[in-house]
Amino acid sequence: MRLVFLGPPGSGKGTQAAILKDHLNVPHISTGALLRGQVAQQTALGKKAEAIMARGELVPDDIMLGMLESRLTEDDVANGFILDGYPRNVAQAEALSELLERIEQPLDQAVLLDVDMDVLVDRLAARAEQEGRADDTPETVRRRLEVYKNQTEPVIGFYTEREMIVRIDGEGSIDDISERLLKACCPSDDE
Ligand code: B4P
Repeated sequence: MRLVFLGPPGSGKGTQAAILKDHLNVPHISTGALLRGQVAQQTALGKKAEAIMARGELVPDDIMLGMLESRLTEDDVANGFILDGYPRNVAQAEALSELLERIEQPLDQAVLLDVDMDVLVDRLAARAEQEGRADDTPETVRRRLEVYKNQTEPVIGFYTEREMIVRIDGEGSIDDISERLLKACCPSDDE
């Protein structure tokens, strides 16, 4: 199973992908986590990405595609993957289609987690308190939500046109949302 998870910051992409990966037995590839790893190690890429992420902007497409291609050609991806945080704009969606065609790993579904703006802001404020992530300050969260609206929302249209979108209600308890996802993405689990 090859999935991408779409949704605004705080919609639960990372949270749900981490749960679903065990059911599907595929790796969870989070571009945000890959970037935070590069920042923590202070690699050349990490140094470039750090300030961009702290502002809530998107890291340039060419950097993201290079990083993603090297991850998607690792051995553990042979069975499929859950891609969380990519694509974040239409150019990335087009680049991903080309890459997946080239490595003969076409996408099955694009899963969209639908969550109201007020809920997102509350969740990210809670995470800011718990984890102290550099990009969860109120100002950066506002910017990340704007970037989502302007650049990432059009990606929903990209996958809708290709009849690949699965919409999931992303509000409620983490367990309830996981159940909805499992029903939508791996119906055989219920049998
Ligand atoms: P990400 O790491 O993808 O950050 P995110 O959108 O906040 O998602 P995340 O997965 O962490 O949070 P989740 O919704 O699960 O990206 C960070 C930055 O990296 C970007 O701003 C950008 O700068 C850069 N970047 C990443 N990918 C890029 C790309 N492709 N191109 C360019 N730049 C890129 O969870 C949020 C919180 O809600 C958590 O605390 C969680 O515990 C809580 N939560 C989840 N579900 C809940 C529920 N049902 N109820 C209550 N709380 C819940």
